[in-house]
Amino acid sequence: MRRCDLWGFPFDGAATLGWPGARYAPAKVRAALSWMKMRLEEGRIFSTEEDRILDVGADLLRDRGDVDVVPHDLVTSLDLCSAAVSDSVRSGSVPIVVGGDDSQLFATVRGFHDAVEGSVALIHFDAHLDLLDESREQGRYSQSSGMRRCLELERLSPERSMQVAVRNFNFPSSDEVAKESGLGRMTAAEFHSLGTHDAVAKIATRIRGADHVVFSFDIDAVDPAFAPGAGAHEPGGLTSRQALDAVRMLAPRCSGFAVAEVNPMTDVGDVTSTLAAYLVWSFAVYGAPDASPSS
Ligand SMILES: [Mn+2]
Repeated sequence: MRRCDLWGFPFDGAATLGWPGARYAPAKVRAALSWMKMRLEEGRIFSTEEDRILDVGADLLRDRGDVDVVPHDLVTSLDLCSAAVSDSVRSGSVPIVVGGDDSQLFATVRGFHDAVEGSVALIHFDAHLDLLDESREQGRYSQSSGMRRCLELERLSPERSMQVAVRNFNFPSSDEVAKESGLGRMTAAEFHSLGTHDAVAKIATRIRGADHVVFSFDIDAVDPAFAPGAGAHEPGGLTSRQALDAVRMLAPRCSGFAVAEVNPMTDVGDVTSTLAAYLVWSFAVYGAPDASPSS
């Protein structure tokens, strides 16, 4: 039975452009998760989505606590996040990281990458490209450079990776980096016009052949109407329905997951941290071997 490790990364010191506050997300997401775990009966849970009972095991999601971040030290905090992810992977568990700002993107992928052999593909749901290089304002590691740093990892495969739900405007230089690297892209508009089923099929085709797949979900991939508690607002995003279905369908193909930029300081009635908790729980439940979705 596949087991997942939940790690909180209560750090927003790299929220150098967006709104800080994501440090409060792990506690909020855990509180919402407790309502979901409650529905397990002897390791089984009923999926209303698929009208079937899923045997996922009572020990599906083990809470490993929070990464012991150092609030004034970004690099040390990212190193500790990577070490936590590596520890889970090496012990045979599937790491799930709840951020924290999106500096966790690089920390999570690096921790996974360094604990496995072979190629690593990345499914990156985000309104933004996160391809900025070092700058005076944001330094080398920030919520805006995670994908750029991931491209520097030796066995990260851009040809097998895809950025999904990107929208509106970004830097011309970031577009050039993406195209030169071979990174795939699906805009939020394309996701909408394809529909969830075909959009997920396209992502699945993209990642095929990779030895490992990590799925990182910046909550701003979802429209601010559904997820106001984010680090920045980009209108025109995915619906919560599309996000949940995409995670449900992709989970069996992925062996690591992260949710970033959930911001309780800008949230309304905890709707965003609740959505984040459902993304985490859906990833854990539908990724269990006996629960592969019948999409
Ligand atoms: Mn973003």
